[in-house]
Amino acid sequence: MPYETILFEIREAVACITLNRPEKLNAFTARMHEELHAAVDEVRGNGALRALLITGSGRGFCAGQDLNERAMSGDPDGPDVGNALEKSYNPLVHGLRELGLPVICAVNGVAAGAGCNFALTADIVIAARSASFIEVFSRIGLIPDAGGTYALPRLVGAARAMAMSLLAEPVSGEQAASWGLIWKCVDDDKLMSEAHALAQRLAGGPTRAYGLIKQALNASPANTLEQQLALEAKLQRQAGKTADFREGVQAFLQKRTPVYQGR
Ligand code: T3D
Repeated sequence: MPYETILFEIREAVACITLNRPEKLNAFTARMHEELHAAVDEVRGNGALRALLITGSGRGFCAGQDLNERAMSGDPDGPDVGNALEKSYNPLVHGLRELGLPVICAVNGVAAGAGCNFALTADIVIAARSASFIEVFSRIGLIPDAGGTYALPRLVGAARAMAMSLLAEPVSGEQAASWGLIWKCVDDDKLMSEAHALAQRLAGGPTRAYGLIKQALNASPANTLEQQLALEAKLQRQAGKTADFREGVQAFLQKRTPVYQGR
């Protein structure tokens, strides 16, 4: 599929998706959803890839749903926005969370509405100091979606999740890092070099183990201790059979740096 609203690049083992509608702060359109879906499929299907980096072009990261596509049609019942979630946003969230490689999001500016929650779906989120996170939904009479009501209380606790959602106030990159909403905040001019370095570093790691770590941690909030211990045994059994585990142990014993193949 030719990409018009995103940029998709592959550098060595790292894929990079850049949301690319800067004049509209990279707001999501139906077309962008189709392209994101295709790009994530491309990443999933390319066994040579070992990390995915997501960012935005221009001064914003993503302003959520493009509201021009929601201009009211005169239907007294309003549009069925639940349908858009089921068709576009929910599969996107699932697609990223279930990718068997690390997903890094570099938040370069404002991340609002579904743009904020899309960023929070990544495994590691780094933000520029000038970036902000806004659960903007209540300003237009909606509830946080794209996984926001799942991620927020788990990341920042019930009190902050509720206030972010009801007040729809911007949370700065620095505040987000200090609350644990994201991994870290860096100076604007360092964002992309740090994000690329992190993606390259992860791309040189034990990819299968990373995928299993994601599975274990993502399952954890819904599990009892017993269930989680059983899951750890199941996933560790798989990790223990990888070539990377053999290499990791051998490298340790030989006092050298391991060279992981992602297998
Ligand atoms: O319907 C469904 O599918 C359900 C799912 C919903 C998911 C959602 O994301 S709902 C939430 C939708 N998003 C918003 O409500 C955010 C709207 N945008 C803003 O509140 C502000 O733009 C920001 C706080 C994000 C940034 O403010 P600021 O002052 O830095 O920028 P700006 O001047 O408002 O925006 C710059 C341009 O981007 C401007 O266009 P113009 O006037 O220069 O031609 C603005 O209209 C456009 N823009 C920003 N956000 C959106 C947008 N255009 C369409 N849709 C947007 N969401």
